[in-house]
Amino acid sequence: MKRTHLSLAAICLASCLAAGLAQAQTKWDLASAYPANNFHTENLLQFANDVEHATAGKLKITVHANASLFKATEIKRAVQGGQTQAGEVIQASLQNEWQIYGADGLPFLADSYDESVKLQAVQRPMVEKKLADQGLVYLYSVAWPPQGIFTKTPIGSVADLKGVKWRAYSPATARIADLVKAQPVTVQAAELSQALATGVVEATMTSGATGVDGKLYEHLKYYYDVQAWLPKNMVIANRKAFDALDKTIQTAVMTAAAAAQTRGLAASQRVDAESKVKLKANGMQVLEPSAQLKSDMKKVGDVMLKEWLENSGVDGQTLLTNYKR
Ligand code: PCA
Repeated sequence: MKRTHLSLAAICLASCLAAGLAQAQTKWDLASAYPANNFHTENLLQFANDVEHATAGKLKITVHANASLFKATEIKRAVQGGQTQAGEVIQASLQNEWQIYGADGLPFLADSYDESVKLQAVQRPMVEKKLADQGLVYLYSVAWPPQGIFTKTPIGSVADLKGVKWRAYSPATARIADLVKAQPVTVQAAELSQALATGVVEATMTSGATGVDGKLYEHLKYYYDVQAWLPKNMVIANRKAFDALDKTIQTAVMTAAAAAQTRGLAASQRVDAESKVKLKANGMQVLEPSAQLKSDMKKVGDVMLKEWLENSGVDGQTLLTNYKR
């Protein structure tokens, strides 16, 4: 009898210790919407790894790629609601919620890496504040490579896009479809190949990186390197989950985040060049847009900037003034 009590006590001691150890390690899930071998995802994995090392395993972040935890359009809400502690979201997809989120998704406002960095400098503090009001913490962001047009048949002007089933990933990419008289259909990157295979989609505007990820060359033959904008993915955390971390761990997260932002930008530029080579190697024609197509797209951009300024009010005016300064 005595012995039983003793061993029960021993078991309790062991399991209580184990529970204590388990408590010492915090586990976060991080939901992302892009494939495991995409440069954003690889960067996220490196970020998670850096955090784990810097905190001696006290914070373990598991990255769930390819919209396996939540769909692209659900991730922000899931982080806000605490269903996942962190997530990666493309800012442009949130434009209808708040116009400033969509600034980097507007055609030709910031259409080079240099301009994208410049825009980021004025957009980030605004976005950070908004996120804080929404119970979120901004960790870092990384731009996608410049966006071009993938089509089945050659195009010389936007008139050639009339009636085409046009895949969108944001309000702005859907608005482009309206303006060029194409038919917008919103499809997340993780489902793009399938949408092309089933004929739901015949064209899209995205990066060469996503073109390679989704093997778009299996269904589309032309890529017009318009370089119209560089939308950013932001990585965010639930404020309560972040505040619950020890100060030293919070600092480790922010340090790793800053490193991820720098590393991600370099990766984006590298992938921009590499993906065009890969598209060509797989039989796609990678082309400069004609002068007509370029000027048509610029007009589309002008209309959209005007609409954005109308919809974004004082916030938009402030952002634009600071950006142009
Ligand atoms: N790829 C993502 C967003 C922008 C990009 O280059 C996509 O097509 O969904």
